[in-house]
Amino acid sequence: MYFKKNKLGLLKEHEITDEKLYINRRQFINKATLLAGIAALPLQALASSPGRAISKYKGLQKSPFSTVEDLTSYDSVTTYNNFYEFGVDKNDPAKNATEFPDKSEPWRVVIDGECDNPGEYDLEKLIKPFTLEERIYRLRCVEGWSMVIPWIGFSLADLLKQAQPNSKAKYVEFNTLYNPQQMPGQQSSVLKWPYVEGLRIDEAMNPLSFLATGLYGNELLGQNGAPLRLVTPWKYGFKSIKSITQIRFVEKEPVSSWMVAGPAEYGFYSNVNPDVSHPRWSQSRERRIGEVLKRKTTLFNGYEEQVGHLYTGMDLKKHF
Ligand SMILES: Nc1nc2c(c(=O)[nH]1)N[C@H]1C(S)=C(S)[C@@H](COP(=O)(O)O)O[C@H]1N2
Ligand SMILES: [Mo]
Repeated sequence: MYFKKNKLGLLKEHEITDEKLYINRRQFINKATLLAGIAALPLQALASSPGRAISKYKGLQKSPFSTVEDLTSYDSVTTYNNFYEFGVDKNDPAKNATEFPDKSEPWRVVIDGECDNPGEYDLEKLIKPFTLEERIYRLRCVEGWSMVIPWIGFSLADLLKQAQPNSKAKYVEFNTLYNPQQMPGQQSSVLKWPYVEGLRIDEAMNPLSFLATGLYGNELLGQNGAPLRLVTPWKYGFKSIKSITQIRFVEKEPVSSWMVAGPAEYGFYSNVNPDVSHPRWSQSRERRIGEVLKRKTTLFNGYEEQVGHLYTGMDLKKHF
């Protein structure tokens, strides 16, 4: 993950409180980016913006875990992305994932490994038992930027409990879809595919661990990991695996795609930690997308109260 400045990230944004406002904001930014001579959004994105004013999700319960900080604009959340299956540049996923996922086939998710109730489900059926809620979380990327995103989804623990993990289930491994036709980035070997991530079982069961199906009142777009993605807000962004097709209970610590790519740079835990530098840059500060001045990064991305106990007695410099 190489650090690149994106000019969108330097635009000053204001608090956005309702959908109408952020749609207007979207149109404003489209004009602003055009005026500034910055690469314009694809025509398709412009054409589809009025449709986005109709929320799919209504009257959602607000989570007590939500932060009250200003939201990052809808535009930044949906155009400044990391999703290497669709290219390595921040604006690649929004351009290349417009047709993803292929709606003509149902999205299947396999839940297997060390559990008594494994299964393969159509997404609709998988999520049906769970009450969707809105959760506003900070997301801190390992590259030094951060966002505040209003997610829609449900607690990962609720889903995992339903699968009845057994006593050998010490970790949970997640896989993204492997389909180089639909995901052109998989035709290059920039990462080991499918994208793999993992959590220790108690991390996965922590109430903060969240499975998102939407954001900003609507279904997830391809670039944000449709139709199902993990969100672990106390960890660097790459742990929040997108477009999940498999959730497997395992006995041994999973080896993530980023650990394969750079074992000295990306550890299994990858907890946000201002005191542990990435080998090539410091992690002590971050730029909130839409702000000019950097802010200080906090331990566990500010979620120490909720997750600090998971790491008591661990040397966080060793288990980075
Ligand atoms: N499958 C998959 N998941 C992924 C990635 C990826 O390249 N592939 N990138 C990660 C990184 S590095 C970050 S910062 C977040 C970005 O999420 P966002 O684009 O929705 O903000 O997704 C994470 N999930
Ligand atoms: Mo990231």
